[in-house]
Amino acid sequence: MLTSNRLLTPLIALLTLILFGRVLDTKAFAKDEQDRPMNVLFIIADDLRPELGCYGHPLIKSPNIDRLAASGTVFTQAYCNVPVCGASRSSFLTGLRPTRSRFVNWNTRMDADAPEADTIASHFKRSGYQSISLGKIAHFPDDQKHHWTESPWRPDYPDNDKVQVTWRDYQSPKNIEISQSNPNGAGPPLEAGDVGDDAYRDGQIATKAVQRLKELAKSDDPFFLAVGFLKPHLPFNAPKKYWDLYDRDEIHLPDNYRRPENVPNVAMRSSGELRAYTGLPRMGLVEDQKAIELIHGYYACVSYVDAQVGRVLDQLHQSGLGDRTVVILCGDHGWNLGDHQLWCKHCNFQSSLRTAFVARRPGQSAGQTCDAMIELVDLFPTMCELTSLAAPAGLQGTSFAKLLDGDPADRKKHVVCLWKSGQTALDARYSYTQWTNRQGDEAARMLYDHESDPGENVNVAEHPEQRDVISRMQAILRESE
Ligand SMILES: [Ca+2]
Repeated sequence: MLTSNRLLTPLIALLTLILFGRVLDTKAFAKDEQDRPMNVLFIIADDLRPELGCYGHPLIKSPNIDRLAASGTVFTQAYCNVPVCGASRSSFLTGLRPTRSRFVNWNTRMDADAPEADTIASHFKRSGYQSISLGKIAHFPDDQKHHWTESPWRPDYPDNDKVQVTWRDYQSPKNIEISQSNPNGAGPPLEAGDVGDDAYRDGQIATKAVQRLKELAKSDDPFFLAVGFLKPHLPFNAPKKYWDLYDRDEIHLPDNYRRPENVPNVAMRSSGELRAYTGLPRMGLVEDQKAIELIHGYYACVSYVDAQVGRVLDQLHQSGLGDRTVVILCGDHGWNLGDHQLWCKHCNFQSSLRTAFVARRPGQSAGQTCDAMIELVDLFPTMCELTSLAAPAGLQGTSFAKLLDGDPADRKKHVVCLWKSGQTALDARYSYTQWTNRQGDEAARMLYDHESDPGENVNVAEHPEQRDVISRMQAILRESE
């Protein structure tokens, strides 16, 4: 007995030590997990309007983005700061607002307009993150490419010439021929390809993102993974199966398919981008059936992008990364889909300025809808707060991270947007735009009361009772300069 006790005591002690050690190890592991930096998956879809299932659209099928929304927050009042691709992306990537001379047009480059500025990419890279760009993030993939930890990837980059020639991505031999015979490279404005998802670029981008997520899951480094889809930007090319999700007889022209009352002519300049495609009038109205066909094409492209988003989100979770990855999905601006008889972006109506925006931080309350105003220039500081990184000095947006927790502390009273010589201030009720000439004199203005006129159909800027509202909105614009 004594002998066995002598043997058992050290054995029990040893077992206790091992078990206790394992508990300690487990606790240490759990603490490490808790302390691990938060990743960011940033998904952007080119020209994505805030019209999806999760925004209550009656026709658009977007089950995957809706799934993200159901576990996160849908922002109903998210605005770009400048409604065109290159300028908008340069603005939010640097966290700087557009001015009359900075971030002006589609072909804006950060390395030309703000060469010294940090970007979200460089800030996360410097903070120990793998900072990765797949698809269309900056308008030009070689713009500040050293800000990323690896050269930005696109299906046909780094062959830049090829990017310029082939980004329209037709699959039909006939459309390729038309496109190649046109000096500007544009063919028809839409195509229903009898092809699989990966025939078009967005499928290839999703495949690449899935592959990179598998690799990132094996790495100890945190990541900022930016995945940029090309659709629903023109031309509306998507696999036929996404067109088949819609019955064209159910698609109608928008309720405000008309010129707003009292609208200044300068407000109505848009649509040129669409008219560059074949089969469209150089001037005047697009014929009704063609307009409905275009809307059908836009919806098909939204559903195509949504399916690719689903592939990426599924992989995030299959890789076990969902619990430590913030997901943000948005467009770079809105798009006139016949609103005001306009097409494309390039104007100061909210149809062009407002964009889709859905975000999820691990652990947040699911299924939130937030009507607080946010701006894309806020993305940079918001991503910093969500990942507990200090934001660099000089950013011109503010973090709205607390809105994801339902905390109203980060609510803004107004946002400010700029398109060429037209400045727009929006608050919770009004949208006011004024255009000024080179001397700084006011040349035209429009004011919409969203409470009585959410479609922006009656310009009330010259109504005497709006004088105080206009003074207040003008003060917002002055302060923003
Ligand atoms: Ca765009």
